[in-house]
Amino acid sequence: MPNLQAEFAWLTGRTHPGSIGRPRTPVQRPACARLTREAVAIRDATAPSISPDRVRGATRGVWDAHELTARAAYVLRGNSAGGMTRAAPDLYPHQWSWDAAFVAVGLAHVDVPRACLEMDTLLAGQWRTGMVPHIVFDPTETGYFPGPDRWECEVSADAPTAPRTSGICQPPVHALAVERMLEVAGHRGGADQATLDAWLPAVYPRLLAWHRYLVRHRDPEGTGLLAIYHGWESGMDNSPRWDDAYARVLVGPELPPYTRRDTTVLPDLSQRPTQQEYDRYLWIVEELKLASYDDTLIRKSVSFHTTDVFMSAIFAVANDALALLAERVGAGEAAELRACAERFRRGVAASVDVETGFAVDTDLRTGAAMPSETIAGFAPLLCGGIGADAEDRLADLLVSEAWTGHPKLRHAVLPTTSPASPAFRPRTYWRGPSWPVMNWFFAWMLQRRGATALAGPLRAASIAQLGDGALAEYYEPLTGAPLGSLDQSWTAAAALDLLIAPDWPD
Ligand code: 9WN
Repeated sequence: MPNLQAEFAWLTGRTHPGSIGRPRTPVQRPACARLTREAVAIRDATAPSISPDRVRGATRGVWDAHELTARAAYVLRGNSAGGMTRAAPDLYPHQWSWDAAFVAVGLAHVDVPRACLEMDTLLAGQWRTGMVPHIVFDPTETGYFPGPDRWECEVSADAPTAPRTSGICQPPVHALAVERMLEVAGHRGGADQATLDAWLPAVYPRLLAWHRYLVRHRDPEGTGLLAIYHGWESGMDNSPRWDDAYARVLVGPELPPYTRRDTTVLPDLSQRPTQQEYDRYLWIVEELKLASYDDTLIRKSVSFHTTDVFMSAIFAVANDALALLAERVGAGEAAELRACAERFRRGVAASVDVETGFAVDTDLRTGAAMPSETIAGFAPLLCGGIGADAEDRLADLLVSEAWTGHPKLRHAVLPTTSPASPAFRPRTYWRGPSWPVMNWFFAWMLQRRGATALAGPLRAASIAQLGDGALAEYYEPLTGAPLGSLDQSWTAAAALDLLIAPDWPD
């Protein structure tokens, strides 16, 4: 692999003024002025050997690794609103929780202080309960629905008054992101390492509060599985995983009227959730408001209440990562966090269907298992705990014709739903398309656990998929066509890490 970091030293060296990207209004935060100037300097830089049109994505063709690296860095810069990175330039003009964590990893490759600020901006929205909300709203933006007025989180005394946020959460990938930031900076050492070392003691207690919130409020009975109140919390909004649970969400006539914005930005309706799905999403928001976003009340009243095996597997490994951070900052909670990791690893293992080997979500309203052929079934590969034989079986399934080995796939990456499943819809959001961020996350987690034989090919196929330079939110898995938002921030972050992280297998 070429030495891309040396080649792209200009990204941090800021020495090549040019005219790439477009200016953004910075969020009004004290630290932003300085970072915005830096972001503009980097965004406006020009790579010595690459045409600005390529970096901007204004031309078509296959991008090589150098061009793609430059383009990914520019996309992150272009999507920066000062302290936060918009999840996507138009479709998602605010900061999303798991997007921000992944974006921070991408930023750590080019600008460690900006990566830390990304996490700080997100955590400024943390609730008094410890919950990290799924959206932190940019007060200067109105182009997304539901915005802060619809969420009305002021009904809860636990919500911050500023910044305004949504009232639910997303998968807890944050401690894993900080661990990765440390790995990236650790390889570089020097000022980057020193910046992270100085930042860690402040971020650690906030991550601890977040994890304790999840333990206390999302698994009050100690089952080792996290519960969610909305498909949005899983991050896989309209996945077939949730079809059974959503079928029981009965939308009342009192649902206030609303106008979707997503279908204006992205008029091809086949790529987005349906109107019926949106009605259910908005109905649950009304139920949550009615319960004043109080977890105890929500558990009794909300009509969507399920376990989430994928989020639970993430939580298991995130607790391992946070335990290491605890030791690093000299905090006393490492044993508590390791016990937590074990509890959730066991919970995920107990949710495995012996027939299929897949982890299965449960509808907590009915107690019914909700089997589905989606990427979430591979949850045990993220966290382990099922034993070597069961894991081998799951690994075989991953590369089988039902998944990355499907003969009709354009690239051997994971689609979100198996192409062999009747639920597979190749263009529709989480019902079939392959999401680069998920393939990166699997490759990263597999590599983290030493499963190099799976991680290496998945990484190579993901880079090939990204070779169109579109940095799309998701891709049609059979044709390779880019779908959803282009220039999606977490796709750019995934591309950067896949291309330039120093520890991937060759
Ligand atoms: C609702 C930002 C987010 C991701 C989610 C993805 C999508 C939002 C939407 O975009 O969800 O939260 O409006 O569709 O499903 O995983 O975090 O990229």
